[in-house]
Amino acid sequence: MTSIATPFVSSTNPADGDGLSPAAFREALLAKGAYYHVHHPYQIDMTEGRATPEQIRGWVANRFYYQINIPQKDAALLANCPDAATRRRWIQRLLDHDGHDADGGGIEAWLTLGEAVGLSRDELWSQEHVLPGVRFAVDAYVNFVRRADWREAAISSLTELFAPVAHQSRLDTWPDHYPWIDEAGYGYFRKRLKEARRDVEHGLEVALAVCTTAAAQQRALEILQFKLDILWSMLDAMTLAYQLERPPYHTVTNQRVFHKGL
Ligand code: AHQ
Repeated sequence: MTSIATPFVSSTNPADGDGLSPAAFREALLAKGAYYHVHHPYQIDMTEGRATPEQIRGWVANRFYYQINIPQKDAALLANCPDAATRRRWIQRLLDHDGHDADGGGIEAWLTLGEAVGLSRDELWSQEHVLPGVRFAVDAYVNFVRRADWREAAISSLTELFAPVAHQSRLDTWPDHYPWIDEAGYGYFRKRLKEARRDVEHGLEVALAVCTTAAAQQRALEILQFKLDILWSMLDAMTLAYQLERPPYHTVTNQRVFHKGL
């Protein structure tokens, strides 16, 4: 069995030297929070009440594509992970989204959010609102996890270190700003507050155990920045389409042009 203590970046370069202490490396990971998408103008507009119903619906419909890909991303990590104890813990993420026993799951909760903002379940599943930039960013995440060492894939989920703040900010601000949204839609954000905190504990354990050299720690920070870029660029695509009114092919047609994925 591969031990997670084996650094995925073995360095024989003397210039590498020892890495940061676990506490200092943890701080370095947390410092990446400065680039989290809560700081994106689209996200700020939503929490400060400036989003139109169409911009909220656009966000919900595009984030649905991210949500339905998370279980497949986690299944890809499981497929690459030889360690049964890790798999037993990690599989909970997949169940949290797909549902199990009495828990309808995160995808079901997101469909409820869709209905709460005026999007039907069929409309979300149709992917007719999914913007090319969102699709490419999400697919880049899933494809990275499919081909990466499972420990690097685990590190890429650590953007969730910063997610509870995002979920709480929506719960704190949307009800007052958007009274037209049915409160039943907020169940997803509440659900993730607890689940995200549990998930990042495991992700951090992996990162701190495996990244013991300067090279491995630098690689981990690069991976985290890659995932931060994914989240940021999703909102960039939504900005173009729903704030700047430049949806895909807008100079060619006023119809929505989309495909359902290959
Ligand atoms: O709802 C989110 C979620 O289930 C996940 C899984 C996790 C991962 O494995 O990469 N990341 C993630 C995120 C969720 N919500 C996003 C948000 O802002 O609502 C944040 C996102 C993340 O921080 O990566």
